[in-house]
Amino acid sequence: METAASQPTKRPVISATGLYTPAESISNEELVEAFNAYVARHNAEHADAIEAGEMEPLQPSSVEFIEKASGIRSRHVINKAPIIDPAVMEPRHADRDDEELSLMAEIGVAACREALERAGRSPNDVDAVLCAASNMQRPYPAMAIEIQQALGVEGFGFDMNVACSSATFGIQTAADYIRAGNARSVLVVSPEITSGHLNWRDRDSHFIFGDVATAVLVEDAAIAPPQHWEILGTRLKTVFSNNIRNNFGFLNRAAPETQGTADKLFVQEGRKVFKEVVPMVAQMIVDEAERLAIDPRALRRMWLHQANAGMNRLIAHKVLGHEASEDESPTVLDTYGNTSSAGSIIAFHLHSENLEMGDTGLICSFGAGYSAGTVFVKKVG
Ligand code: CO8
Repeated sequence: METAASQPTKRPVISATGLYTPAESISNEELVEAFNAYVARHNAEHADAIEAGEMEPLQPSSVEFIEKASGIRSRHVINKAPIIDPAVMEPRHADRDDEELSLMAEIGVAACREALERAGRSPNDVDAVLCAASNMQRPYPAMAIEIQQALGVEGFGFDMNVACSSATFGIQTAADYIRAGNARSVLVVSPEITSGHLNWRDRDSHFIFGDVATAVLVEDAAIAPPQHWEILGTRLKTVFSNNIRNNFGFLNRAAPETQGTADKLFVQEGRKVFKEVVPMVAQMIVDEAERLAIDPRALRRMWLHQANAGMNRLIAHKVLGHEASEDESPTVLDTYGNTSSAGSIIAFHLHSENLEMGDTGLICSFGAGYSAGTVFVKKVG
């Protein structure tokens, strides 16, 4: 008789990842031109009130500021034209019939298909789909279940939201299912349509985000493709903070006279976030490395959350003990912008092929909540 002790240990690994990148992108120059046209228009419309001192004029944005403050040069979006139309400045998507695949599911499915293809896996092999992202397109039915159905996956799916840390929280959840024997193959999909909850009229943040979708296939090592990434350990942390917040929701819809109120979109105290999150995350990485008996200074690569180039430089320096090279801590923020939970997964997807077998690296996310997640991995094959 097989006892619990004699059962083979289930070891979760990352079998493959997938990425969907929208075809359209907006450069800083295009973004600032549209923003400044909106500012000029707004100030002209309110010239009398501004002249009378009843209203402050809006200030223009600048390409130089954006690049220097954030490291972002461009961002992909699903629907560019209305965002850079100074009279609209928000994404507009045609309504879809309930029988059609919804937009968020569509881009999630594209990322999942690539992950499955790269793993040589069929949807029949997958047991669960976790849709882990900052905002869901609707409360229910869960986006994950729609993605599951579109892919043709049996089993179960559900949504989870831990803002920018959603993907790493999803990876740990999937890994735990595998360890517990509740699933052998789990897709963690992060479709991030950030353009829908960014205030494109807000000078302080209009440049930050971009749209994308990623997928991570987490599996039991026993069924994984020969080359994969062993998950050495995961660690999650949350500490409540109002410094990054979005009040959109069914209980606090804006009253008609305040429709479009800015706090129903992304708002943040960017400086405070920077100062508070950097030490928290750096310490968390070092502590977790110690727990796993990994020398953080010997990490071959860090695939960090992509929110701000300066933030990543500081975190990587604190962990590695020296200024990180692009090879040690790759950037995708310059062309993708901040893609919330997808950022560290894009970096991993695009910059992990050239590592050697046995190399150890770290996928790390941090963001609203506050929330942070670490996934230490080793290339095996
Ligand atoms: N153009 C020109 N000047 C500007 C602009 C602009 N666009 N914006 C601000 N300025 C000016 C300000 O007026 C200010 O001027 P002064 O000094 O005269 O007052 C000066 O520039 C400096 O402004 P800031 O202090 O705001 O600028 P910072 O240097 O702090 O940079 C950043 C701002 C880039 C926002 C920076 O603080 C940062 O990146 N912080 C970290 C943010 C972060 O990591 N946030 C995490 C968000 S991700 C997350 O978890 C949310 C998930 C939900 C997804 C939502 C999708 C929409």
